[in-house]
Amino acid sequence: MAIDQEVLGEILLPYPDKVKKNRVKHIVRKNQDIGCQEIEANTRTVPGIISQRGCCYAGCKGVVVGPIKDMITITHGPVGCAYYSWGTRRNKARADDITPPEQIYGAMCFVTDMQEPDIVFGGEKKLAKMIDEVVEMFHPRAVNICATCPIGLIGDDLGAVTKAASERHKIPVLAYNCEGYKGVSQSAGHHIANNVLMENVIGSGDAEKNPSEFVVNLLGEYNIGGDSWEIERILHDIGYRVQGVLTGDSSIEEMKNMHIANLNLVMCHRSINYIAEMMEEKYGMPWLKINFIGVEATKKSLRDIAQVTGNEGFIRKTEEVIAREEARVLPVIEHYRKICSGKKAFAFVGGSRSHHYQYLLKDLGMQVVVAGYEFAHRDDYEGRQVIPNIKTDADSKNIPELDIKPDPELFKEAHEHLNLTKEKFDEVCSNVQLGNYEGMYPDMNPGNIMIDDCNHWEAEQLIKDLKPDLFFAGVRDKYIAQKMGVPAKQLHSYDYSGPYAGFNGAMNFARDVANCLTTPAWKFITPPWEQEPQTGDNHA
Ligand code: CFM
Repeated sequence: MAIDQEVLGEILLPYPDKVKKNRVKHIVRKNQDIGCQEIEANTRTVPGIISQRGCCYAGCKGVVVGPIKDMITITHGPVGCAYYSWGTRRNKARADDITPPEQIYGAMCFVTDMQEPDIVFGGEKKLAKMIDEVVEMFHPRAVNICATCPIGLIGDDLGAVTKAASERHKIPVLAYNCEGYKGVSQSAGHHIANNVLMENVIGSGDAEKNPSEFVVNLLGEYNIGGDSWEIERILHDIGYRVQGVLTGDSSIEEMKNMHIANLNLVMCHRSINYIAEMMEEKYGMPWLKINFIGVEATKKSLRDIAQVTGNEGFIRKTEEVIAREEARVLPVIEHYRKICSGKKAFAFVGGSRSHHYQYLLKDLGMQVVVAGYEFAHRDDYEGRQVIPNIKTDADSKNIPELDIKPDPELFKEAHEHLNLTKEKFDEVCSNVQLGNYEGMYPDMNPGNIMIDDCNHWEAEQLIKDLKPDLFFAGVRDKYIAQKMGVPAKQLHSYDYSGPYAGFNGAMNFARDVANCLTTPAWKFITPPWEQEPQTGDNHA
């Protein structure tokens, strides 16, 4: 589907020259003839623009460390930061053999509630007292402390407070200097959280691996609406053991022993590629980019994993599970596909889903004509081969890069992790790309648009011009589209639905999307600006 070049012109027209110059670099229309163009990403939003982005604290606390179910995460800052990052992401957790129900804290919200006097006189004592209270009342296995903007500004020494608290209570108390203003978006918070977990948690356990098992970690999967439970169901059916999920429904107990796995599976590349890379450097553990959103994508991911094991048993069992699941879900999906087919959608999500959901929508015969990432980096659009060419600016230099060295005892070559001979490993690598992500660009159709850090004005303009049938975004943007008469669905929290991953998820998603498209509600809505002005005596 071709998108008129004029549309892009119209979007940029009202901007001042400086803004125009900036924004034009963030918008790329796929042109088959010239190959992948460079897109500007992970740079500062123009001040004053209503961005869809969140902050560094949101990426650290809200995204990566918040879901760890048996750790208490204390927000060191004002109550609002804690309140607005509490519970809305729908990352689910449940008790199991490792974690009893009383050690799951996700439903609670912990905050030091910094007030003006604390800003003036410092918040360290308040924080230390809060840690003591929390430990006394809840006996958590470990505690996270996430800093918000004012903490960095007043200079509270988080490291000193957490070190002393760790010694007092004999449990890990981890400090995250993820002040909201660090970096240009929540992406910086992902990186900070990855660093702290790598330095303090992963590899600190002493579990022994059972050599007869093939063990995987699922990285960058946060169990929104129950996604990771569906993925784990399928992986278990094939016969893999999942050591840890980072961080959906995860426990610190499981995360400590993630170093015993054979293979890391990377779902959300943006939020977790740092840990995948650091574990590769430290342990030699290979990683594989997978995507469990969509039936075809799930099948490909399962087949790739089976290939990587080099084990005929897994390869056979994978085909059995795929055949069994397809027989069950495809007829249902086909029913909804009749409604969805041919429709076009926009997808504005953070850093992965605008790509991942293109597969699921393709299963339904739909096409994503505009795909936007809020805070992804160039590699998420263009593929990892561009990483060496990405300019590091002052904002990215703010985030420390850890100096990871091979572990003298635990480092093994990739083929040894997989229990393969070097020859077999080379054969596997010629079929499946380990340690790579090709980004969104190859999956876009010619003429369609990739847009980075899209804003309110641009989203509205694109809706007017391209008239999508469905708008996928977050809660801030959803109602812009709905007021314009376009059905909208949240792809961050899935509204109240899910799971959307795996085979069952594809069925749920097809049903929800078909419902959105067929509801008669839109016909009954008159936008406020088209209504008769309501003046005069309402009691008449
Ligand atoms: Fe990864 Fe995520 Fe996403 Fe993300 Fe997020 Fe998210 Fe997202 Mo909202 S970790 S980048 S920071 S897939 S919370 S579960 S939906 S913006 S596209």
